[in-house]
Amino acid sequence: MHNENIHIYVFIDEFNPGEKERLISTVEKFSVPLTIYYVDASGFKKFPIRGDWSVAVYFRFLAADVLMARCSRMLYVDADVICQGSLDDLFQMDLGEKAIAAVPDPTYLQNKDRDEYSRRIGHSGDGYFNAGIMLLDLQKWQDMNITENAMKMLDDDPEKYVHAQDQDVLNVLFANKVYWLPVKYNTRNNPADTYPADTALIHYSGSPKPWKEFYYSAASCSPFAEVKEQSFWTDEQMQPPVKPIEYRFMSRKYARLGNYGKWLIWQIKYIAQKIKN
Ligand SMILES: [Mn+2]
Repeated sequence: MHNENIHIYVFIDEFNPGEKERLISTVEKFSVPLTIYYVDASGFKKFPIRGDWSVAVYFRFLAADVLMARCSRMLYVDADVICQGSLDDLFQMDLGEKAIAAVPDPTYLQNKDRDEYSRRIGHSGDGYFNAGIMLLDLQKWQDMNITENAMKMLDDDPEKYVHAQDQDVLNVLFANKVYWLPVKYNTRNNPADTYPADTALIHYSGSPKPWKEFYYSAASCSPFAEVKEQSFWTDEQMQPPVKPIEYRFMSRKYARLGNYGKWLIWQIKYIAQKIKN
């Protein structure tokens, strides 16, 4: 919607029925070229996965490897990111001697066991970045042999990188090679709904996601809703709660909205679900 001079590459193992057609219709509407790469995910199955994440967290390694033959830099973007403005400044940014540009990760920096964990994984850099959005110098990626080194680290000791696997490994490998970006290039959705006016990329990291019915914040959902409205997913319903924790999110959402009748109903449903399980 906001960037004309880009080429979108999607790395995916499989589409749900009809999703590919919706994607193609959407990029055609905005005249943006699209290339789809189908990934055989079986090779990644042996690597560790946190919680209900998927092996797709490792596709970013593959993306860099595949695209280095086609371009000199690539902006990796998670699938849970909304773009709100031009990325021209980012694409043209001079990274100097650095190999990657990214935004510090607030959850890692707040972790009280951070120093000990950093020591354990061998991370000694001048910060820890969020790997959901990364501007990559693909020549340096190749020179530093990142894909192979990352795979080897994960293969050698799958239990070691418990905080965020792929992200931990990239932080170890890129230590002191990171150009630190302003937060507007990876602004996390947050309960306080505080967004800098110039926010370019909103990252719906963590849980819940704005496509869930129980998403707690109407305000931080609106950028997502606006993009959805422009896409070919407008008829897609919000996903209803299924797990007990999600029932709890529903009650929390209604407490925030001041609807205590619905809050009570979802509290009762939550407790009933918990007892049942
Ligand atoms: Mn993400």
